[in-house]
Amino acid sequence: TKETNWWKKSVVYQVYPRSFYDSNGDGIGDLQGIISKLDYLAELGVDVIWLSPVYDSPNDDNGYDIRDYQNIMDEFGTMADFDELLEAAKERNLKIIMDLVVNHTSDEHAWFVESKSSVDNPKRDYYIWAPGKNGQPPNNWGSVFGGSAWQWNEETQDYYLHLFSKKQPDLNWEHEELRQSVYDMMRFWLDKGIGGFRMDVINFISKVPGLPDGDKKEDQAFGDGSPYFMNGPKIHDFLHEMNQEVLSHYDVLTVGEMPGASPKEAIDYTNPENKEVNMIFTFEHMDLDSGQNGKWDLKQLDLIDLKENLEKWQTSLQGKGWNSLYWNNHDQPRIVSRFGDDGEYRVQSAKMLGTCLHMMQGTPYIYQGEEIGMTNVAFETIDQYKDLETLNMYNEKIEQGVDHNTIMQSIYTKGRDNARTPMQWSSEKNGGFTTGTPWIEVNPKYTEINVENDLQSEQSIFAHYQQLISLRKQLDVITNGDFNLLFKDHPQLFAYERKTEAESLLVLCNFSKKEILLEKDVVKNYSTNSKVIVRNYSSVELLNDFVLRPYEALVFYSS
Ligand code: TEU
Ligand code: CA
Repeated sequence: TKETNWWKKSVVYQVYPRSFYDSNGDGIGDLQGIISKLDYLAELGVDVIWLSPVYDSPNDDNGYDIRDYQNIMDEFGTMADFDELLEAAKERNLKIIMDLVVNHTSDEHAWFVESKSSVDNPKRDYYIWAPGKNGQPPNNWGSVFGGSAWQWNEETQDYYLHLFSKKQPDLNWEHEELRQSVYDMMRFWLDKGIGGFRMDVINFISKVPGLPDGDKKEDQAFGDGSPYFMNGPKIHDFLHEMNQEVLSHYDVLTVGEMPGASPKEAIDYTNPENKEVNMIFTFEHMDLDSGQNGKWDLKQLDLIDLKENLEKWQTSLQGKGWNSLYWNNHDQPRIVSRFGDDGEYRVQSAKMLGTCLHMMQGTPYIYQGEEIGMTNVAFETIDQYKDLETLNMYNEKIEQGVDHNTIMQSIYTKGRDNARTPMQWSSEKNGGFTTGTPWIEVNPKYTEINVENDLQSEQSIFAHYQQLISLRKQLDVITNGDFNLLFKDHPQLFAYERKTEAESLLVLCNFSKKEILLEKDVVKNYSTNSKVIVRNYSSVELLNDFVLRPYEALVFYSS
């Protein structure tokens, strides 16, 4: 198959199926629910839908713990529903990409059930096993979701590695047969006609042999194993092999989720000559408002850090690799609550944030609800939360003696359930998500913030996203232009230019409630021969004494 790079001009919409739309009143979103909303997504104008996992799973981590890669989760429907979804999407020119979760499986996957049953089982080496040391786990690594990264197995009297929950044992990628099993499974989905894969923590699959202890701070129970599993020694071999054996035979989009990858590593992963993946998800810009004191320690974002970071990614990958662009996903808090203002300036700041991101180079990802400015949630009690990372973190901190309110503040600001409350379709009960009882409560703001409202107004956040998406199709400079950051040291203003020989853009974004007075020079070059093509206030102020109002965003275009 000849690669066409269609994904360079695409916009991806992430669906978290559990929380998208419930078609049968059991309180859980499902495939028929997604089918019934395809027209909505087509109207938004996106090209690709990324489905968070829809495979059979005991749902310890909402589907990121897969029991059977080639079956659909009962709660979501059947394989026939999936095929129908694929067909209905195709009719609307929408591609579907699937989540590929192959750093680990569920402990209920048939491979693991066999692997743990005896040391001479043929599937034994599909996972990572090691003997204890003096009655302790094989090394000091902590798991991402709390506690040790090792779990004792009674049958074989040794431990298995799990970087995430103990119901998510890590696969052993050193094992040739395991890799071939994964490739077979990938072909199964690709042969159905899916448009590619989002690859879960794919840069964790190669571990440093011997699995050495990680650095441990004195006040911490576990060591940091990440230098020994992130971007490990064989990662490029494995990804290249996957590409050659499987991906190169299809014209698909591939995006690797890669915590801890630098721009330099991103180039190695995404440079087309290396034949690995098309793009990666960086975490660097998502870590800028995190403190040093453990999970979800809070720190105020400094806009200068954000600008510096995004500039680094934009300029480093230019011509050498390819960026993904995102503010939100199912693991992150809502961007309008995080870097914007979810009160008085919710609408302006949501549009500003979308503008700032969508005028950059890369493939943009929109997470369900972002296009209507959905906000973080603050449930009163911990029982209202469902995410295992949140619940484990809460229990761990309570044991350490941290007070309830401090922990809740962290959860309100950073917790993953902020992204997982049901999609707000209308002002009806439960936001129109379900006629039953939703698996997680709806954000009470649904009466004001919902799709129905947005579709009624040309000034809505939805309409703004529609425009951003359609501009990407029209203007080559958005895909191909150089990136040049302006006013690096300005604490409220995020401004940059994009340029090709034929076209240029000037993007001005006020990240604050305070007005910004710009010198005339800034816009002088643009005031002649240029026009404002994007704005988030209904009028544009005169260019004399140019003032950017709270959270104002403007894009000037010239050709
Ligand atoms: O996430 C990997 C990951 O890095 C997250 O653990 C993230 O750092 C953390 O949740 C932030 O609070 C992927 C999936 O996106 C996530 O949903 C899964 O839980 C995880 O892998 C395990 O599959
Ligand atoms: Ca349902």
